[in-house]
Amino acid sequence: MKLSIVLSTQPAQFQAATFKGDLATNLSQIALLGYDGIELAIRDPKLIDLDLLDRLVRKYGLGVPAIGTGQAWGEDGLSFTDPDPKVRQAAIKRIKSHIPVAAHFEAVIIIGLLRGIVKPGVEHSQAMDWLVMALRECSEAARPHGVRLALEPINRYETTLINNATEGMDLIERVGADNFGLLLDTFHMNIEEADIEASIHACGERIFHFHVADSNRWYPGAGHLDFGSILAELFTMDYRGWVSGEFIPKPDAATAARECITKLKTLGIGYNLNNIRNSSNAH
Ligand code: LER
Ligand code: MN
Repeated sequence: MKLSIVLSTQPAQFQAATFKGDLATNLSQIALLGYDGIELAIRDPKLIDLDLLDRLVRKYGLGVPAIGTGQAWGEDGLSFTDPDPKVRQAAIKRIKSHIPVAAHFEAVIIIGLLRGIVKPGVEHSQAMDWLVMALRECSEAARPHGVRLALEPINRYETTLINNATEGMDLIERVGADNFGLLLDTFHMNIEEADIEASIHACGERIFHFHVADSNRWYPGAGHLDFGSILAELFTMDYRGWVSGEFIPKPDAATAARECITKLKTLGIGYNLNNIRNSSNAH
């Protein structure tokens, strides 16, 4: 299992984009800390210099496992479930515009808050229908490019659509696309899942990406989640995707990133199943 960390390519309001600011400085710091890659939060692919990004990523030997798209909601107000069809269409267009970047880096496209919320005057079932149609259209557009999409169940305080793993798996059934799966995030799971490890197990091969943050959304180890047990579950089910740190940059981004990688390596990430089983048994 490889480890990445979230980095925003543009200024963003989102609290848990761990690294923001100068790209080259951040990439060099992340590589020096020992991360294998970066998860790029991209508001709009039009705003990035793909050649520069590619050169820098290669220079520091980093992979790009995933592209976060939530800023199109946070900064531009786009969503798959807005009552205005123009806004829904713009959201679909924006996600499709990520496909060439995702294909270039072999990255998963994340559907987080861009799915939207159930707006006043809209029935939940109507919002779900819009969501399913948008996801089918985007998955279909991404398939010929070998690109996968991952929807993230997000806790109830941030959205009214798809809060937990069960709802995520039901949505997968409805969308019916083999390149559509889930991104599980331990911060949201801590709020919404009865049993985090059982939910990870139930999602199985449909987990395309994985976010780690502790119960307080600080780095793993700063709260009360049992990352030994969580990682052991991922190892046991032979998870082949990446684990990505998405946490509040406190006390500062570099310290939080160092604490995260230290903790997860102690628990066996980057090693083998026996290491992780031993460290899990140790507490
Ligand atoms: C994004 O990955 C996330 O976890 C959400 O909380 C966005 O607000
Ligand atoms: Mn997340």
